[in-house]
This record gives sequence, structure tokens and C-alpha cells, in this order.
Amino acid sequence: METMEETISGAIVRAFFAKLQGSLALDVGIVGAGPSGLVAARCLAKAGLKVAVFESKLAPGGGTWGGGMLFNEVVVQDDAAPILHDFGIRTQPLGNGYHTLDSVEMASGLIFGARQAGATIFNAMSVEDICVREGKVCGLVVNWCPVRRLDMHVDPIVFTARAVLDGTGHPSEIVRKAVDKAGLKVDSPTGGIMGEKPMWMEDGERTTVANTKRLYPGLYASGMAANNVQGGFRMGPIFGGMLKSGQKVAQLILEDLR
Ligand code: 48H
Repeated sequence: METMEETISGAIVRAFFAKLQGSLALDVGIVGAGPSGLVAARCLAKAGLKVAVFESKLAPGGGTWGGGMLFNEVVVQDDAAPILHDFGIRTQPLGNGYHTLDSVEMASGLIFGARQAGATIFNAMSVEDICVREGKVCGLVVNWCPVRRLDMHVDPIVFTARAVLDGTGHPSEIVRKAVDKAGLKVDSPTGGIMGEKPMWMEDGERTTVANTKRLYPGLYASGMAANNVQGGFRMGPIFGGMLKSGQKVAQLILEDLR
């Protein structure tokens, strides 16, 4: 007869590997579980696509948890609030075009909503490279985050994807691999990464959605990654642009994959 220890360990191993096996050939591989990546994940999973999000940290949520300067509240504009409400996240209208909301409710709600819609979230996994074949980005090269952090010489595994979304925030790590390592010319003014500009809330928010693009066949960027590629301004703890960027990139990917 199986011991309780064997039952519990066996259940975890079987369930995890079923999830892993089911994600090896994806419709969409999303790198980074920040607000833009999680909104995109929910939209794409709701549309019936096979979606996985790879997040290098133990806790998904990206830059949402800490609010502004660890004051755990953030702000969104009126027109972005319905995106949060669709996740069941509550906002408090200020009556002047903005809403405040609890940043912990936002982070946890976005994670829960993406997962409940059917996206698989792999935490503590880092994407360290991409696959490019016949002029198209078509896969993600993944390793455990501790393997990378401890500089262990361990080879990664590959998840193929019909579309890859760089949602890695300020550094746009995946587009960086595409440009510097794969030598791809992406859809930006120089064909490379322009670099994020300093703080200008109004302009940063105005351009984030416009900066959200298909950069190369199979490769997209959202949120601060998109701003970094196109040379957009940073905007601090206002999140409407991030949410709308996630929604827009999901639409672009859906149109392309269909
Ligand atoms: C796996 C990775 C890897 C990797 C990074 O930064 P994020 O919150 O992303 P966005 O763009 O959706 O939201 C940006 C927002 O949080 C923000 O920073 C704003 C509005 N700043 C304004 C300002 O003025 O500063 O999340 C990105 C996530 C993080 O959780 C990373 O850990 C993760 O991506 N990540 N995951 N493999 N190679 N690189």
C-alpha cells in the first residue's frame, strides 16, 4: 500500500509534468507575468489559444505589487478600468478621469484571472533565448531561474510557439536576444532597440498603446518592453497603458494567428 508521502509526491509530479507536456507546443509563449503579459494571457486564453506565461520570479505580477514607492496603491484611467473589472478587480473612481486601486488586489487578481481563463503560468522559469526559423520567431528556450542565478552549466529545454510575446518590462530581454543574438531587424525607427526615455507620465501613457506592435514575424512586445523598443517615456505608477497594451497585443496576435 502506498504511503501518504508517496501519494502526495506522486500527485505533484504527475500533475506538474502533465502541465509541462501540454505546453511544449504552444500557440502563444508569453515571457514575463507583469500586467501587460497577464492581460494578454487572459484575452488569448479566453479566445481558445494554448497560452503559457514564463515568469522568472517566484511570484508573478511584475511591477504591480509595490504600487508607487511601496505605497501599495496604483492609478488607472477611466477607460482602462473595465479591463480590471473583467478580472473581478475593484477600483475606486476619483471622478477626475482616474481610479485608484489596491496594488496587491491588482497583482493577485491579474494572476488569478489569467490562470482561470486557461493560461498556464510557469513561475521561477527564465527564458534565456529564442528560436528563429525561416524568417519567423517560433520558440522559447527555457531554464529554471535558480539554474541561471547560480550560474550552473545546465542546458535549457525548448517550448515551440506560433507567437512569442516579450512582456519582460523595462529591459525587453527577448527583443534584445532577437536583435543582438539573432541579428533580426525589428519594426522600430532603427530596426533595433531605441531605449526608454525618462519620466513623462502623459506622453508615456499616450504612446504605450501605439508602441505595442508586431516587431517581426512571430515576435511581439507589450508594456514597458514595447516602450523600450520604440523609445517611449516612462510613466511611473499609472497602469492604464500597460493594461491596454496587453489587450492590444492579444488582438494583434489573434488576427495574425487566424
Ligand atoms: C522570464 C522574465 C524575464 C525572462 C523579465 O515589468 P513588468 O511589470 O512588465 P509590464 O511591462 O507588463 O509592466 C510594467 C510596469 O510594471 C512598470 O514597470 C511600469 C509601469 N513602470 C513605469 C516606470 O516609470 O518605471 O513585468 C515583467 C516581468 C517581471 O515579473 C520579470 O520578472 C519578468 O517579466 N521577466 N521572466 N524570463 N527572461 N525577464
